[in-house]
Amino acid sequence: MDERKLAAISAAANFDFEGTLTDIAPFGNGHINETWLARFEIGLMGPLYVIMQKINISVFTEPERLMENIAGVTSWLRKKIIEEGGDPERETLTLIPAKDGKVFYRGENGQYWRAYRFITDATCYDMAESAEDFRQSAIAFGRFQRRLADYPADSLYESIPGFHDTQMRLATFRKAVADDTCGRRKDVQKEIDFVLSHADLATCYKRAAGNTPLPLRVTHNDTKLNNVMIDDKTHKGICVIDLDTVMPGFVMNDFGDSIRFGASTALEDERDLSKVSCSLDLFSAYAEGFMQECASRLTEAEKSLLPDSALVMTYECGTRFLTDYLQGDTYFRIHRPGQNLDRARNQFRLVEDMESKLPRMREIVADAAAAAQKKETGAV
Ligand code: ADP
Ligand code: GN1
Ligand code: MG
Repeated sequence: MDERKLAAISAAANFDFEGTLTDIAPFGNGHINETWLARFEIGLMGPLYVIMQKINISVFTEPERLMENIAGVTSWLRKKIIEEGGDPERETLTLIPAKDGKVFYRGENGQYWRAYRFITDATCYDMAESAEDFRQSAIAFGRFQRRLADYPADSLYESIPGFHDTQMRLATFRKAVADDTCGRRKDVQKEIDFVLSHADLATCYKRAAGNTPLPLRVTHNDTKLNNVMIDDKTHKGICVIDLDTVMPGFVMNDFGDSIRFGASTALEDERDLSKVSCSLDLFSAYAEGFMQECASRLTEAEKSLLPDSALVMTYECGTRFLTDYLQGDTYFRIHRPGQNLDRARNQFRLVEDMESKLPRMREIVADAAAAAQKKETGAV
């Protein structure tokens, strides 16, 4: 048996699970943590599934503070969901404590593990199967944002400082190019030129906001379609997951990151770039769903920056993939050589496509905001 599996089994023994562990296997398509699905047999009750995650401690360097964030946010959401008459077991993550009562288990080797109840009969998609599913993900992320609107933001630890500071990401990229530690620079001059020629995107919000600071809200910061669970029967977006990066941030980034990933007509690492574009149908569906949940809480400045945020986030993510490629693939998990470069090329193609569609994207967001407002004021 491989070492990773043995480590997962030994971590599982330290959680407060009922029953006997009968199976444990890698699960999901996340790029950062190591996720396992564990199956327990509890007599006549049949199998019980739990999600176990080994926290990536190179990325999340203070896992205990990170887990305080997650415990705080999930118990807050739980309360809100109950108040709204929802089902807290399906609409937010539920942490399963370790045997010592903590919300994590620290192994002797310094690895950190956490466990969640497995949300059954729901799926995380890597690509939208329909505009309606994508609209549902927007509603789920919009609702998440609304439910956390009055969360004490000061109590949140910044799990990755400067996570969506695009200027900082660009500076890190420039350094990776200059250092060229893996000798890969010579193969990616075209991509480097793309990043440098689009550097204006890194200051887009600052230039638009001028002297009026944009509001900092409690945001998710990693709003990929595969971080929301869609109910298999009702097709409603039920639960936002992957809460490691819940921090104060700009609402635009949550919107933009969803578009980057979910409105693309291809997977994030598709190599045939002729397949990669931003679907305006998917974009509209997301804008409508998000506005339905949030429009009344957003400022005019925020709303006007949502279309641009799709470009900013796609550019930022592409730059991060290319940086990681130059640095030797140490951050994002890869499954084949060159995958981070493929991902970067894919994101840059998407930026180009979005540039040509930006005027239409602006109209769509303005229409969606107006429709949401009309609905709220009861106008026909
Ligand atoms: P990463 O940070 O690596 O992206 P995630 O927290 O997003 O890790 O989990 C990876 C995948 O595991 C998700 O995309 C989802 O498919 C699955 N998953 C995570 N938590 C749960 C859960 N509580 N119930 C069911 N599936 C889950
Ligand atoms: C990572 O953890 P996951 O796979 O949901 C990354 C995001 C990137 C995304 C690109 C903590 O998300 O910022 O946008 O990959 N998460 C972290 O797919 O860096
Ligand atoms: Mg994830």
